[in-house]
Amino acid sequence: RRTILLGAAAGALAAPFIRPGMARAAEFSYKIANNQPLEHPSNVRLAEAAKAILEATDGRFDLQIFPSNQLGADTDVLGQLRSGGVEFFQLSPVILSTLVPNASINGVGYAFPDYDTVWKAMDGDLGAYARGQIENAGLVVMDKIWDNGFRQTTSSTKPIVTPADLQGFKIRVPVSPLWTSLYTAFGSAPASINFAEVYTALQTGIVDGQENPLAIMKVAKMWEVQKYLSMTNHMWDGFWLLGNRRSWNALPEDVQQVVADSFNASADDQRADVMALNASLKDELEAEGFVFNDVDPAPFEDKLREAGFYAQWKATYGEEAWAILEAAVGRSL
Ligand code: X2X
Repeated sequence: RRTILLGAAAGALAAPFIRPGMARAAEFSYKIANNQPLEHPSNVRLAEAAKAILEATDGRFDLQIFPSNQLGADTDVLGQLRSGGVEFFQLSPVILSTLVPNASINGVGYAFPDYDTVWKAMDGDLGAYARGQIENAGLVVMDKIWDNGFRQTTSSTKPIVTPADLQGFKIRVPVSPLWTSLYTAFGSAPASINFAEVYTALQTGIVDGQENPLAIMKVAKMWEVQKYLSMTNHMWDGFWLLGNRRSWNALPEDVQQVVADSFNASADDQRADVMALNASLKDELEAEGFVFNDVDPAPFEDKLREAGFYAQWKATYGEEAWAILEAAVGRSL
């Protein structure tokens, strides 16, 4: 017994001497969580940001990355972010709307025709409006939104070609009133399921389909549990990089500056990566077994309009927000 105590004490004393090259413990050790696997560009670019921040702060700020919902499903981690259990979190604006209702406005069906319009809007007035709403709710948000992409639709049973194919279709949607409303307008049977449970939900047949950008289809290996991939392009989605207000305020201004600059620079790099993936993955996904089809978006948008989707969301977001959206996309919706 005595020997063990001596051994432990000796080990503790020896520790600083056997690791002479170790930097001192970081002054700030913060966590960032997201729902994407390690190989998604979000986490590749976050790792670069973490390295850049550690260097630029001389080891004062250490960022630990928790990918793949390791800290919990999205709606749980949003709670952890609010309480300070996790300091940073990347989350779709459309899911964030469970806390900040108007944050989902970029997700209005068929609002964006292309990436050019997306980045002008999100780096311009629409993004500024959304960030204002997020800050009002007590969270910190970085200036640059990260890309998820234009969302496409997969199915295990049949290709989605016309709006009629969505009638009665059992489709997984992320947890968000906008998503549920979109598929209710199509006459589908949407089920709100966090990303952490999507693969299992498809595998066990709880739902027959789901919708996501191609880069997510790839990292989630969706071909293992889905067959048809329809290029519906029905929504553009991104990830805001959110922070806990108290954790952020605890950082000295020079550290805040380094962290924000590094995150925003990595967002630019991540956008380029994801845009390239979403433009180029078709061949790879076909080789894995997906059967692709293109889709004419016009009848889908018409169906939403007939169902009162746009009128409902204009009333929900309010005139001011809707006018900012319409100005950003250059047409009335
Ligand atoms: O949950 C999803 O489908 C995902 C990964 O696209 C989002 O984070 C919204």
